[in-house]
Amino acid sequence: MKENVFNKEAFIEDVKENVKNLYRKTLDEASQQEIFQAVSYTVKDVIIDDWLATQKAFDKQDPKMVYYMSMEFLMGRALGNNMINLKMYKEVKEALEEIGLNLDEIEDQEPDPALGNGGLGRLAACFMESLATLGYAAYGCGIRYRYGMFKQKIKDGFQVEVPDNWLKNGYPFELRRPEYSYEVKFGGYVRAEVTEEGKTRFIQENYQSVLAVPYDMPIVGYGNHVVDTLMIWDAEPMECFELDSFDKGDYHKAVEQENLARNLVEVLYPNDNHIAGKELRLKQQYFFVSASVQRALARYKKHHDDIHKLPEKVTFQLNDTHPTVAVAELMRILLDEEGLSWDEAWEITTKTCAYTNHTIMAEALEKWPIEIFSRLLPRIYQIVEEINRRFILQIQAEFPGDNGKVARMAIVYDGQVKMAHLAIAAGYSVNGVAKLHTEILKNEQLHDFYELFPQKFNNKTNGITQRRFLMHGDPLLADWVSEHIGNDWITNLAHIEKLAIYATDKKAQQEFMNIKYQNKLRLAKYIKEHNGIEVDPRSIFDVQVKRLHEYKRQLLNILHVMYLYNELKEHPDMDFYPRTFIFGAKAAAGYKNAKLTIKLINNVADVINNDRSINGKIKVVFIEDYRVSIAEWIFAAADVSEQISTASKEASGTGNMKFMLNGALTLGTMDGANVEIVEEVGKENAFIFGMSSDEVIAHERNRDYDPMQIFNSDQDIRKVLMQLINGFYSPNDPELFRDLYNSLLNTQCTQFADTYFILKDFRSYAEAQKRVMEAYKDEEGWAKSAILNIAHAGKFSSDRTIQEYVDDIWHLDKITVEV
Ligand code: B1N
Repeated sequence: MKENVFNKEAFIEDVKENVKNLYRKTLDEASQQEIFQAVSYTVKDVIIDDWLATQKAFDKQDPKMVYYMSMEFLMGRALGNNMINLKMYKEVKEALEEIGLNLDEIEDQEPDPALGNGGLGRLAACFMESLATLGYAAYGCGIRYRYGMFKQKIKDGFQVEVPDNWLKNGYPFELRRPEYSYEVKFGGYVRAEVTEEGKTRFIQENYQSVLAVPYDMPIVGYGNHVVDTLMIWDAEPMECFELDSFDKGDYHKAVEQENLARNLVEVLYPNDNHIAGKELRLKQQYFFVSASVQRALARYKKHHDDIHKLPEKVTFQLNDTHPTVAVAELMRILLDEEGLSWDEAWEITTKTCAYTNHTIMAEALEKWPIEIFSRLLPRIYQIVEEINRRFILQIQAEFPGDNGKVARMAIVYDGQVKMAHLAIAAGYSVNGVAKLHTEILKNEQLHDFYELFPQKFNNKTNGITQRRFLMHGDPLLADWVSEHIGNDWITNLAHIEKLAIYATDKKAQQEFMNIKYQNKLRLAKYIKEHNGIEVDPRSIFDVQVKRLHEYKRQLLNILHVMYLYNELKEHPDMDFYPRTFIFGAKAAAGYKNAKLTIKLINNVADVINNDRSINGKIKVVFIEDYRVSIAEWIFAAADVSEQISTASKEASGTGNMKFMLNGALTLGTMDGANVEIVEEVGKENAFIFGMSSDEVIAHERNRDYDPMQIFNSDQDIRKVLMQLINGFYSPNDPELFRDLYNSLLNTQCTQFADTYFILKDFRSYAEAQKRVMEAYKDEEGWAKSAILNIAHAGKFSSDRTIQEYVDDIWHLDKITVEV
């Protein structure tokens, strides 16, 4: 395959041309933002040729393709990674340096396209990159939210949400494709009509519609000229108030239709692992699903004439239940537009749709009130009812007389439409995202469904792309790895295992620790600039960055910091290794305890960071606006990776993998993918603590956990909890943290006190933290463990995950792109 031959002079000339054409300026007059735009357009020029060639290859090779349907794609910045995957990063960096420009600064001008909340959205982004790199034909289907995840400001220790207008300067890596627009209909009613041939046809009338207009973003594969496409849909009003004949001249309705288009894609719901159940959310779901299915079928029909063979060329992967209306939308098109019989349509649909479950949290289970669902999507609802009717017959046939089964498994029940049940009934595959998670699905949450459809269930442990999270985020370490073992790891992370022989090599250990130190300096500088806090790069960087959720237990972490501080105050000469506790987390805007935890972390930081008597032995830092771009730097600088969710609650986690790949040691529970991380690296190279998922599940079932007993008997814990309500960290408002205190002890406030077993796991966590400190004192031992973590991260590449999806679920064909 031909490499992109990079020509420095030509590249710089192109950048200058772009600055001139876009802004009528010369390079030295242009702002950094303008230079970013110009450089990006230059890179896009390179991409476009490969993108075209990829489409040609699709047409010629006619591969089976996956449509990855997701409400969220947390892409992060594109410029740097596009250049890495085009294998021109270093060359561009040099070329720009020669004319006095700094690539880091230019990259820093790009807004993070934050069209996602957390792990689920970031996973979708990693998957797209791996699909392109492995040479599979793929479309990501999502929404072009005008406002993505909010920007977080910390004011007086509190989180304040600020809208993220990521499109304000124009986004250079998107392409509007109005020629692929589709109409999407909402509301109205369904009229049945008997045709001359005696068939019943269903016609939606008196509806409102919007025009779905796709924007394509290139997904550049690594060094293979494959460019897949992320299509994200914008909503526009239908042209010239186009209403059906029934509504001609209805001005009021025309205005409503405009408003619908305006509101539909306005904002991403900022909830992680939680469903707000708002009508607009269901509209968003149907909007992007309908448009995507229409585009997929149109593309299929351009090349094939037998719709029955759709499953041979197309598969829809549903990223959680959010796009599950795809099932009914596909049925609708096959029935109402293609004129197929129910059985034919069902046969096709159930061979085309597959579902991934990402959580067992009850508050994330999607259920729509029938009233909303049927009013908004009348035809879709009819189809769901029919799927449900037939599904109940199937349940009754399989489990005669067991009415509990119907109650637990029906798709429409208790006045609600249960999206997971629909996805499982119609999907040909149901997968969890880590071994433990899949086992819990089979044995607990989805046990009834597993009994009915054992063959559908499978596991696909999550992964991350090493191109972003090592090459781009940690270039010093990436180069060091390549110097030692070559660069096969870039496209086959299993090869990174060759690094293991260096784990005991003194020189390698020194070099690794030195790289870590450089990365800690880089982050320390950022913290100084953004938080005004001096942190010691020689201290242990102990990091918990992820969405704020009670099950993730940031509260356990900060309570332990409060405990350590008490210890240090009582025994100033105790054995202690300096620690920097770093937090980063956004809380859903309406999530009270989560927001209060942020405030607590900031108040604890204020007290401890300003107490000179402890000589800076503990520092606490809350990094504002945690997001993909800064995450890359944080992973690179971390010594300790905090993965401390209540066992059974974190489906997988993917941050844990990014830390590991950057040589941080996991301090965690046996939850999610932590289990597999420990399996790979060995218990002796991680710090594991806390209850097992079986123990947690047993306590939940028996309801026999009483945190008050711990409060009564453990002086240290009691002291820490009392500091939540005696004003120690909030002298002006001693009641401020009362709700956090209550969440741990007061059964009146929540159904169970301490739902996430924080007090129960506290001692075991504190002991694990002690082991961390002891281990870090032995620098060689630490370096050895860290190198072994990197060496055993091979399994956690999203390339491996995607290959498993391809082998077991999608059965895609590889394509080759010649240029
Ligand atoms: O998906 C990630 C996993 O690694 C995490 O463990 C898991 O928590 C995360 C509703 C979710 N599960 N569910 C969501 C997000 C948004 C929303 O509106 C649920 N996110 C996860 C990738 O598998």
